[in-house]
Amino acid sequence: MYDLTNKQMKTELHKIALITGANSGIGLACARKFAGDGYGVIVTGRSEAKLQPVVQELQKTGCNVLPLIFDVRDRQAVAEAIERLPEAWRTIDVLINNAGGAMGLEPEYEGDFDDWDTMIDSNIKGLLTMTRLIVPGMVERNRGHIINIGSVAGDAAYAGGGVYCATKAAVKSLSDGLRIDVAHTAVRVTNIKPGLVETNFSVTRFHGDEVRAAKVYDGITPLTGDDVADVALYAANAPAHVQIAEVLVLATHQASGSVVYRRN
Ligand code: 8X3
Repeated sequence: MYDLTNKQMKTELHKIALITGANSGIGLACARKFAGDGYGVIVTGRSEAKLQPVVQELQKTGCNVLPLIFDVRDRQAVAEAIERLPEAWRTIDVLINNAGGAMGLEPEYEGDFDDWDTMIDSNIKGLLTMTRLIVPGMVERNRGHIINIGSVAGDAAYAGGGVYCATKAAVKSLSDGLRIDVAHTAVRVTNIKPGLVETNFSVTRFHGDEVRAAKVYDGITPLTGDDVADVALYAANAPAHVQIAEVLVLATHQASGSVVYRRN
């Protein structure tokens, strides 16, 4: 297990970002961007083995990084990890709710119950758990920023994506609701809605079928995790009176969740 003491602290932290699902994709890109910008980063993931290289990479560049191992679906594990945060890491300025994903692309009437549970438990309930545990401190300090990684999929359903789209529509509603609930404070809420981003997203959706996953990005230059992380960092570093409430970021030649112009 990781040593959760202040020994890992190299300098006084002026800003702290916690990023869920930081071992790959958009989460990893956010960890790199925020660490590169001087944030101390708390990176979370389900697997210590997968998070370890991320920690080593960031530490090599001189960044302050603290790993937390938990699955956002395990409310008790999350609560314990947050409870055990060392004093110097407790004042989280930016919470990036990134963990989650898509499972399956079957018609709704043929969908897999376990896939549905995984998406609903991670994308909605996991995000809510993080929010419920971290935002009270932000409200108390009258400072903080919640950046939810939503999706263009939350704007309109597409074939076979009903449940995933519903979870991302929920992310929009939860972002909008939270923004209302913290409007009396200086806490800001951003919902970033990416379109096609080439990460392990589609490999996970297709249960490891890499050939099928590659076809999703065929004939189009997809976004990268970095492109989305740039938006997150811009929103976080905007002047205090500016709240980037929602950003739809698509690949050029993608018009919506279901309309993509492909070169071939
Ligand atoms: C990922 C975007 O269009 O593949 O959330 O559903 S899409």
